[in-house]
Amino acid sequence: MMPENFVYVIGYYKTDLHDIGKNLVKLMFEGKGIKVIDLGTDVAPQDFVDSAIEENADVIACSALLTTTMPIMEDVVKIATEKGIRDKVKIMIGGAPLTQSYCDKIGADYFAADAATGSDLALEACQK
Ligand code: B12
Repeated sequence: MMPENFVYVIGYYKTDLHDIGKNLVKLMFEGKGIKVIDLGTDVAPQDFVDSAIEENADVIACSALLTTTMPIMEDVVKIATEKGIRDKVKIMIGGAPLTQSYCDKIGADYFAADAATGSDLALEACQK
């Protein structure tokens, strides 16, 4: 699949208003030719999944900067599974409190500590 067909839905979790990191991630992804649907901040888990269905997205990218908003990420994985799109959509997580072990724990597909690594992983996913 070519990068220009690859759609990311990105946003920050509900009640999380930090958006500087997300904006950098968005810029890096767009720089690689990836279309990004930016849901902004304060996004409910259901909205990530609804938007991914609506936009026929290949990846949902979730960001959290607060330890209080981070656990909500698991809900996106659960809702994507319930809606039957889990085999079609990859889920990427990032943000200062996140780790690879947390990614593994909640059953997400990718974790990246920074925007550059995230965009490299995005390209890797495009080529799969
Ligand atoms: C700037 C900032 C703010 C600004 C946000 C402005 C804005 N428009 O974003 C303001 C002042 C509004 C703010 C408010 C608050 N903040 Co604040 N904030 C910060 C600060 C200083 C920097 C965050 C930042 O922008 N970093 C720069 C960007 C570029 O880095 P980044 O976000 O980490 O993103 C990079 C990576 O993480 C990664 N990444 C991020 N997302 C994603 C997603 C994907 C998919 C991928 C692949 C990668 C990725 O790529 C990015 C670029 O490389 C941090 C401290 C810190 N050192 O992180 C505290 C910090 C995050 N804030 C904190 C807190 C507590 C708050 C408040 C609760 C404070 C208060 N009592 O009101 C509020 C909460 C507001 C809310 N409801 O969200 C705490 C969180 C602690 C915790 N354990 O949860 C921190 C860690 C400060 C601290 N040490 O206490 N904050």
